[in-house]
Amino acid sequence: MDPLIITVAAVGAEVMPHQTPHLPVTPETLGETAERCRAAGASIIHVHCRNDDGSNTSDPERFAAAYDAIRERTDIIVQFTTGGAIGMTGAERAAPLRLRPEMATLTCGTVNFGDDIFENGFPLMREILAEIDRNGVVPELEIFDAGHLANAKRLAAEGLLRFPQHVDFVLGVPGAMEATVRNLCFLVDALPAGCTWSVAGVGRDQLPLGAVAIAMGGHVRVGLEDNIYYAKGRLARNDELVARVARVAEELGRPVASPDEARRLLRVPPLQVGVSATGKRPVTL
Ligand code: KMH
Ligand code: ZN
Repeated sequence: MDPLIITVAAVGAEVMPHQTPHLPVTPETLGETAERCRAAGASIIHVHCRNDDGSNTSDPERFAAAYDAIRERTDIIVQFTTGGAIGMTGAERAAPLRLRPEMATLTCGTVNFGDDIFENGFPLMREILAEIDRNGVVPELEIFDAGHLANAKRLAAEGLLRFPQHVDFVLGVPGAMEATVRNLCFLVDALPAGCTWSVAGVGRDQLPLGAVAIAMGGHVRVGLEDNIYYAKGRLARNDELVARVARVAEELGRPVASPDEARRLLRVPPLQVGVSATGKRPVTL
């Protein structure tokens, strides 16, 4: 099996600072979180940005500050969200892509999302994908429901995507596909040949589905975006969630990937040391 890629989805858009003191809402705290999670075994950080008050933003300036804060401290792969927050327009969600992050997500279909609707119609997916392509960003396909894989295949048939791709199954969002092992196996079986995949279980399903993915040869996403608890009634830090997955992997005999190993597996170009994301500050790793 390939070494295990652990992604930390450190902040997301839905969890608010009043729910946990461990949410990294500033570029500075995102940088610190990235460094700690890298030391614990993460090779990708999935980035959403917040204003200082915790509200969501798609402001490229804020993403640039976050990118620099992360890159000043660590060689972890930086993956921007293009899902953003419910209610953002396609243009807002795509705006940070002009910073040319190494990776970015693409949610592959509309889905119920709690009481809301997370809108990802084909015109919007095409718009975001074009921007991903224009900026030379490596996509990660977010699959919340079975139909999303069919949508990704349709985008490929249109020539907008080329398989194999890296795919993340987000299971357990209320309104979307449930976080069961059976569902995970079904989705993995439906993947085009050569795809790599990870699973992000929501809430209490994060750890069990992660353990299953380790055993199956998949990869794992953890973090406060999907789950704020380490155990019932005990709030988690991002690096603790990463460290626990790394420990399970070690027990199961699966080595953990470094960021450079993850780049190789995911066809992400090697890290260019020396220039920050915005080109403003030198990077010293
Ligand atoms: N915040 C959700 C509405 C992504 O980052 O690509 C969407 C999301 C997906 O978090
Ligand atoms: Zn996200």
